[in-house]
Amino acid sequence: MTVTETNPAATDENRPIGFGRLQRKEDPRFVRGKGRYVDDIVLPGMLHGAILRSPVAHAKIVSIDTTEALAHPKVLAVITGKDLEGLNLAWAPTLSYDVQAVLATDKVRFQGQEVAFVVAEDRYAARDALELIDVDYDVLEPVIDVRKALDSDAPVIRDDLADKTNNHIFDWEAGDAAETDAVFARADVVVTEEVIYPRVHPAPMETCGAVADYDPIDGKLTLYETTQAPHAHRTLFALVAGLPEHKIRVISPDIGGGFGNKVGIYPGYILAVVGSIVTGKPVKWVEDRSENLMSTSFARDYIMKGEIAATSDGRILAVRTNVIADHGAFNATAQPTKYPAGFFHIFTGSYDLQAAYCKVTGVYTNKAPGGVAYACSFRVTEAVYLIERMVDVLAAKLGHDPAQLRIKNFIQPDQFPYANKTGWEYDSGEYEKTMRLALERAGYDDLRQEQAEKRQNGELMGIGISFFTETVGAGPRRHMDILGLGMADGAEVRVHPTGKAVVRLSVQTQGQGHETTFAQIVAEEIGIPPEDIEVVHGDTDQTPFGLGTYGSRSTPVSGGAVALATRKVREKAKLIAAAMLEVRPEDLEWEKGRWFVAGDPSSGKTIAEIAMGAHGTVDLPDGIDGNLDAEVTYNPPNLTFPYGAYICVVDVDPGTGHVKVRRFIAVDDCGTRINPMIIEGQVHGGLTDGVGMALMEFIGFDESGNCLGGSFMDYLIPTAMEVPDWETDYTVTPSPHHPIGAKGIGESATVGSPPAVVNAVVDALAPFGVTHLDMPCTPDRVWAAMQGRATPP
Ligand code: MCN
Ligand code: CUN
Repeated sequence: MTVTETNPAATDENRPIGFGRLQRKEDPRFVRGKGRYVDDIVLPGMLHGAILRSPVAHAKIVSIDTTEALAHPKVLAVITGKDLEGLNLAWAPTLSYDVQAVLATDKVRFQGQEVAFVVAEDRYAARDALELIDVDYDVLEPVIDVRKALDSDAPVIRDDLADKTNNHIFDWEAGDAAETDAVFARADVVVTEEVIYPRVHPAPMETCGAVADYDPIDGKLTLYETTQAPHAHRTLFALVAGLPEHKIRVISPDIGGGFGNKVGIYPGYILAVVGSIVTGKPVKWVEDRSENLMSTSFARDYIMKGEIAATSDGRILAVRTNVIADHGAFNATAQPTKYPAGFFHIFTGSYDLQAAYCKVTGVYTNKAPGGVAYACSFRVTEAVYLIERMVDVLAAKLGHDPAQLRIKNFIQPDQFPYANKTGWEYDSGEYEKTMRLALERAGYDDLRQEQAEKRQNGELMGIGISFFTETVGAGPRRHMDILGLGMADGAEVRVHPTGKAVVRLSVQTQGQGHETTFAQIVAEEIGIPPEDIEVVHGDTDQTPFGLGTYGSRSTPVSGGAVALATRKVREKAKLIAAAMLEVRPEDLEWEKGRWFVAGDPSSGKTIAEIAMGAHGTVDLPDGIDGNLDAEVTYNPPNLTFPYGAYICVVDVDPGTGHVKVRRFIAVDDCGTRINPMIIEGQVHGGLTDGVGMALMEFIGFDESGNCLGGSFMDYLIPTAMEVPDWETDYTVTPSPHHPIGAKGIGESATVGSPPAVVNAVVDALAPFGVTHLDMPCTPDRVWAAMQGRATPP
């Protein structure tokens, strides 16, 4: 990959944050293969669990015969839904106030649903024994086509819910319908398109798993889990299992990628716990790739009817959309309670509008549950794809250049903080500057000229633009909670007597480099080198409470907590330094790493000296008992709104419909940049996601509900072969409310890149009169579009 940075400040190695390219502290263990993942954990006497899954999408369970499996010499337990019913554990609460079957009792509701759990001496025996379980299914008609889920004659999937007579989950709206209708009625131009964001899957390298170790003597459960949110999981386990929180320790060791796949609580985690309680031994459960793809949290699955109203000279006035959201068999999405469609209502994008309205209808189908995953920023992915696709539809209709059309409609710098029409307050932005940098980096005018020349020869070249605004860092507690837990995060900083520090976080890294970047924040604030700061996370016994990592909230929320906790340490250090120097605190000034007497720089104390004083025998001022530490719970005043301008160049093979991504220019703005190298890595990963979703990734189903994306033979993800050398750059527009001005970056590229790729493909196909194509733009779909035929399923 080529790394291209045009900002000369990027080479300033002297600052711990902002410009340094500090290498990742975690990498020495990862590149040596010394990471410690859940599946690396081996406890004395540990047993292994395996899950029997439903082969069909919708069926009554007539009977389950476990006799033969139990007779297997290495099997210690076979657990069914009936057994769990006895423990009141057959159903568990989801993160969306629904319930989900841990093991099916009455019916199975999607292919791959959990039906029985075998605990055996080794993994092979557990798997072998699954085949000895005899389940008699009475197959029912499945609901697969989401458009038919609300038909009056559709089979009712959730007949377990009292009085449920249909497959409707929720209707949710944002914006002002009447105002929007009025603007639409007087607009010169209205464009409409049905835009589908298909079901995809985050597919992290490491699948989900757990090792549960229940100690019957002291009643303590230690649970090693692939989780992005250890504290939230602990509280949920406390509620489900009826154990007090201090008797539960959740440890989330190294995680091999989460991407939202490791936010929810899966039946497998609960079953490992039950298995350990039943057998009195530690139980490990780790799913395989097909189980991961078929049963754990999928992403997207939104059918969106998009509409834009504009003037004939290209002023966008209003947007409107109606969405059918396929939530699968259980409503198990993970998002702030008030927002059943996540933050989808940021679909107004980066544009200054007069009105907006969206309505989202959530429905049950016979598919795996989930919905909020895959670097989605709580459905901002869907929102950005919709608006950025629709702006291109409008540009095509008006015959305007898509870059100029966007620039014309941007929210202007002096309009920030900007209140959009669906209830968000964007914190800061200089959109045009970022867009122009991307155009310049791309050589946009030359590209358009090249395209025109190629079209003369029948060559298909496309240029696609996307300009996205994200909303990340959930969130203010008064607006945002998950199952009643407010979305604030704690941080704790301790400076040891010798001046080395430890910072304890409530969030958990899955590859984002927190061990490095959070040390950098402490280093910046207190002036000791990042190498001397240990980041502790992923263990509820060792870290303060907080809601965890997702929605790119670690930097916006936990990063704020760390900065403020470190500042508290600095202030405490000031009082101690004053005592040590026998001056008044007001007489001290701070420079990186030390307090000194104003006007007498030679007289001062470094943090290490102050730390020793604080732990030693220095006579401390009233109110300071000793030690150098501080704790903060940070409740952010608002979310942060990172953004970016992306330009994709594709070549389409006219003979086969194959799309090649030739170039991709990404200019991101995430405010203050803590670690440029890590940011770049986040962007590279997200862009790769975007190319994958736009061109090849797809979880489909046949009409019986068989999952057609259940292996990497069918669910295609891009490799280095399918992606170009990324061309990245950036602008810096700090968040005015974040303690260090940082906004999130972890999901920006995944959110922003799919529309750039699809817009490029549609642009390439413009000579055929194509104005829209649904993802993934596979060769057969592209080829069919060139023939003027409908998209193949
Ligand atoms: N960062 C920075 N400067 C900023 C913003 C962020 O240096 N202005 C750094 C952070 O300090 C952090 C990383 O970039 O090391 C990502 O930060 P942030 O945007 O706060 O996102 P989170 O740490 O909360 O990570 C979550 C986000 C999500 S929600 C998904 S999904 C996703 C993503 O991160 N999953 C990932 N990126 C991933 N990257 C890897 N390798 N693995 C995953 O599972
Ligand atoms: Cu939506 S995927 Mo990330 O927020 O864990």
